[in-house]
Amino acid sequence: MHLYKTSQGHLLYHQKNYFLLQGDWDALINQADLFHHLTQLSGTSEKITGEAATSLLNTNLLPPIGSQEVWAAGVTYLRSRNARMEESEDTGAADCYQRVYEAERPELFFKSLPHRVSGHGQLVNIRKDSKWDVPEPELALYINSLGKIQAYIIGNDMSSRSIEGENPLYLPQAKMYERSAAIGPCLLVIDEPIALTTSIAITIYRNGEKMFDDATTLANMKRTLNELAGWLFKEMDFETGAFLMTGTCMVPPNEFTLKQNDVVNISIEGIGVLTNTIALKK
Ligand code: DO4
Ligand code: MG
Repeated sequence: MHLYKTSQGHLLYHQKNYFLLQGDWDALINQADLFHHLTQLSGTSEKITGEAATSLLNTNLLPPIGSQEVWAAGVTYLRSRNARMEESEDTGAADCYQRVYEAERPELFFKSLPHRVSGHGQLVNIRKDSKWDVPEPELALYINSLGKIQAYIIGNDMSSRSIEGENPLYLPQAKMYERSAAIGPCLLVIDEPIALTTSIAITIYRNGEKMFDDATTLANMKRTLNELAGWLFKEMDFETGAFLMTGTCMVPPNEFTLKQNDVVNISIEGIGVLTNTIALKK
């Protein structure tokens, strides 16, 4: 089932029907068993037509987040390790990416407070002090306050490769700035773990022309999703749960950098498409 957040209520798509749920988003999603909770709610909630639902999705869609922090894991795929090693070759820092790829402890970093997060159809920024910028298409998890994965969502971990490549200590600046994180368009809530055969794809357009596309599956991830969630929750409590991006497996060629007005589409099978347009901070 799919759960969207809109300014008119929370929209649940379940067994080909749309239901409008009211109430607090955080309380709605932070459930020990979100799939069963939403299944039960669908039995008692207002059903709306497909036309009414489409109109809500087209005009009132919000980023599907409440008070949750967004975290991210890095270097979870060989492709990501290789790209970081290339970009930091001249600074002698390449070795740290090899080591974290092999290590028991994963790379985890804080990505965004909720008010900085963009949703589907909204802008994401590139930094004005960066020369080399990319989107990072990632499967993201919603993990409840008990540390259990309850839902899946598409994530875009916008990144400055020039700042990250200059010095690994600049990672927070390469990764955290206004509108550097996007999640959407909805939570996929299923009663079993997402299949590793699930496909993930990205397309980047400039003036309507395709500049880059790539597709793969989740199967090449070095770590398990439960392992990443476990490390995040090891020494931290999240009262309303947390979002965790799980790392990128697709990187555009080194000569590519994003420009203002580029359009980035990231799709994950079973979830949908997350579309964002590239902007500069005003
Ligand atoms: O180590 C830098 C960031 C890694 C990352 O964001 C990724 O692998 O997706
Ligand atoms: Mg990333």
